[in-house]
Amino acid sequence: MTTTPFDAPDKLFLGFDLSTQQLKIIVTDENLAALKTYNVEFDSINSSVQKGVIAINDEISKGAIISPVYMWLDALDHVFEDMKKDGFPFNKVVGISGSCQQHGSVYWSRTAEKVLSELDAESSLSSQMRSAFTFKHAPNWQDHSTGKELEEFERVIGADALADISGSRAHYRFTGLQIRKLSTRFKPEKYNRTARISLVSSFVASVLLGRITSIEEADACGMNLYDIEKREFNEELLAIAAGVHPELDGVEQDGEIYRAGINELKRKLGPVKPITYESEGDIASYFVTRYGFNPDCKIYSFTGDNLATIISLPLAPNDALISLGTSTTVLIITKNYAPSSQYHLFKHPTMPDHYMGMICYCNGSLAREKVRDEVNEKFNVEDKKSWDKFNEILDKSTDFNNKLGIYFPLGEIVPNAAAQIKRSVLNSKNEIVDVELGDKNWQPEDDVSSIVESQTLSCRLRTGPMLSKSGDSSASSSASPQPEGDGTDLHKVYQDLVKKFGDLYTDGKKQTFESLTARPNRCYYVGGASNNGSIIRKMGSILAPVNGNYKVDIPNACALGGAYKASWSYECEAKKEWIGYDQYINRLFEVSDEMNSFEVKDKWLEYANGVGMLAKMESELKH
Ligand code: ADP
Ligand code: XUL
Repeated sequence: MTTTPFDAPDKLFLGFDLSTQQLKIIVTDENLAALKTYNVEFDSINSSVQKGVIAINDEISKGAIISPVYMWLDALDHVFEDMKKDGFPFNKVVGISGSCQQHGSVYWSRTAEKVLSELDAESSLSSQMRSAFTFKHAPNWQDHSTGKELEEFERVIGADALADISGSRAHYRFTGLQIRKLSTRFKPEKYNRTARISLVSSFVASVLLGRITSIEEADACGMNLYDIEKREFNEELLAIAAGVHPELDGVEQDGEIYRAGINELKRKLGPVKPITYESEGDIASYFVTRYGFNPDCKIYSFTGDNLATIISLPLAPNDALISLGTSTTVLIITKNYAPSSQYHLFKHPTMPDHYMGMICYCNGSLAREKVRDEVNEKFNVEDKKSWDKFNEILDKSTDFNNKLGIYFPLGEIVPNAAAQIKRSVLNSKNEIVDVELGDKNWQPEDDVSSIVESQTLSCRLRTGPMLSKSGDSSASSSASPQPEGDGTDLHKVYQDLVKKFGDLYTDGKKQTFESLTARPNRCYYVGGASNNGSIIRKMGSILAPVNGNYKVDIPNACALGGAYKASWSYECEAKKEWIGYDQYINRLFEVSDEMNSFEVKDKWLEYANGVGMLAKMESELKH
């Protein structure tokens, strides 16, 4: 008899990842082992999309990027069908959770609840749910059609104030802007006919449950509507989204139309479900009859894909996950609500008094590749794509040499700046002097250390404010701001910095003693460039986390995070107690071979001048 990875475990968990291009399901067991992955690419089941989306460029929706909602329903049936053919034991699945692309929204009709509750296992989901939606397409996170709404949100609220309330300034893709576009200028009549609005995450959970469920709190932070600290929708932001804002829509403040518009949108969105381990309910009978799921299989709330990524790893408070892909994304776990218009804050999906900070840089790998090409050219390296020369130079540069460059071949998001390159030297009088490549004190080799240093220092400047107050965390791995026993006098470091450079500002906010002296707890590196030991050792030496640097390989992070959320929730429910998620997930250190820690020389102090230099250089960038 053939054996399968599912023979031994009694209980299985499913983690979904509905991303832009595919639906993936990962199967795990109670010991957090990933047993198998199934997936379906949207382009293979729907001929109207390319890479999962449709781009529209008409007058009203210039720059719109959307996905057919039925395609996602077809994908669900398709992947379950594949699993059935594979002999997958659906009856062993006790818990399901998952993650989805963030910000997208699904618009349910008034008949949707009835349709969902009467699904017939003999026919497919999409064929039965034709009348369940008012808009047949969902906006995708790549959508850029809401320039008008972006301007309106920021005009009446202000970028910084909006970030203070909702965790982010206005972004094209954020749900509140998308809703305003529909309610005011795209199809107001369809908006009016909409009974409920789900995020993509709560939409998938709703289909699995057979009824419309609440929006999950961490994903709700990607809407520009939710007041994160007060943990409720903000009424003025709802008024903007609903098209009843006094300044924008000429509606009387607090008048009948104003109140009705806000209340109607509140009803459509429904209550936000606070972070919890409690299940949403059992899987719908459609899936039990059609595929053989256990009727007791629990559905736990789904979250956003970036949020699921942080729960796929044993991340504790003050840990940073640095993703070195084409662009660089830094995810931080923090107890500190320190919003900025330059990054995003979300609630943490499994640790209720924590947040996830997300910094997205545009110039990452491609900028480093340009420097690599420049040195390979100078040294006549035959293999133009080789990183050997770059690494050899980088390995030799151990300390900060008072030279720093900013490399933005593309316009940058953080700091918000035009495409440009700036090289500067700190002279003996502590003056920052601009230089050019080819000057006697700046050769292509200087760009090698300089680009990795400035990219890392930018991360240090922006993670500092998020980390600073989190040092009192009660988490198992203590997140003290300095390594124990380190004799560094932090006040002296701070005073020296201010004496040399004056007050330092980042993205309009003054850096404090705490923000300039905080260190991350651990740093994890993922993505293409994390395969380069020289780059991540340099980054690790500058960020100098208190409890070490790790290179990790997590190919299915979003799906895995969903599966772990399911198994953690299941265990909490079984024990009827809240198990700290960081404590639960620490088991991964025992079971995973993918977590490689690496040693670095701690150069945190040596790079203090770099911190001051970068802050000053950034203040002079062209916009
Ligand atoms: P994506 O963001 O598209 O998922 P990846 O995570 O695969 O991309 O990262 C791709 C980037 O990783 C490339 O642009 C490349 O510059 C970088 N990269 C891959 N291997 C190395 C290496 N050994 N050294 C430095 N950079 C690398
Ligand atoms: C995050 C974002 C994307 C999508 C990708 O703000 O828009 O990362 O979540 O699916």
